[in-house]
Amino acid sequence: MITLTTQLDQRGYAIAPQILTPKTVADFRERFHNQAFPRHGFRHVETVLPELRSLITAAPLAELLASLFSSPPKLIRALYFNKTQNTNWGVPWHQDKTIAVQQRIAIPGFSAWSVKQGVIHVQPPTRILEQILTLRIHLDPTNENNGALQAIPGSHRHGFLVRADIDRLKKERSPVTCCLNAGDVLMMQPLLLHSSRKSQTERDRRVIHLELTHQNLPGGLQWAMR
Ligand SMILES: O=C(O)CCC(=O)C(=O)O
Repeated sequence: MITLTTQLDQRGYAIAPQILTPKTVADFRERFHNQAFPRHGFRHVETVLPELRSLITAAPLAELLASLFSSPPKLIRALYFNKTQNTNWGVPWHQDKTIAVQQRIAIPGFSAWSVKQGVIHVQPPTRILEQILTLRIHLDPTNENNGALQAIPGSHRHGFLVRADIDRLKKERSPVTCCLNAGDVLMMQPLLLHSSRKSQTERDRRVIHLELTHQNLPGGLQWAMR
C-alpha cells in the first residue's frame, strides 16, 4: 500500500480517514457553535480555543504526525472555516504562499509583506513552505455539492506558479475533488494548487485548518504563534 508520506510527496495531499471520533467531532462542533466569532470562520482560533493545541499532541493525530515528522511539529497557524449557502465563498486556483510571523525583518528571499487581522504575513522561499504540512480536519462531510477542496495532484512540485503555469496544469492534469467524511483529515502541502466552489447546501461545512512545521525561521524571524 502506498504510504501517506509517499502520497504527500507525489500528489501533494493525502487523506487519513476517521482520525477524530464522532464524540470529538461533536465536541468541537459544540465548542465552535458556542463561540462569538463570525459564522464563516476565524483566524488565530487557538486564542479562543486553546484546547485545539492538544489535538496534535494527543492520539490519534499525534501518532499520525509521528509517522510524518522526525520530531514533534509545532503549530504555526490555526483557522476555522464554515461554508454554507448563507456564509459562502469560492476560491480560485491558488497555492498557499504566506506564513504568519512576529516581526518584519529584511531577509533575502522573503517578500510580499502584509498585515492580516493585525498579524504580519510574508511570502518565504519555497524551501520553507515545503517543510510545512497543512491539516484540514473535517467536522462535516465534504463533497461536490458543498464546496469541497479541489486539487491538482503533483502541482506542489513546481515551485511558485504564475498564471500561465496554473492554466497549463489545469489543462494537462485532472483536478480531483477531495470528498471526506466528518472526522477525516486532509493533509496537504501548501504549494499544492487548490481551489473550491461555493456550497449549494444550507448545511454546515466546518473545517479546522492547522499548519505545522518542525523548522525554525532564518535571520531571527519568529513564527507568529508561540
Ligand atoms: O476551504 C475552502 O473552501 C478553501 C480554503 C482554501 O483555499 C485555503 O485555505 O487556501
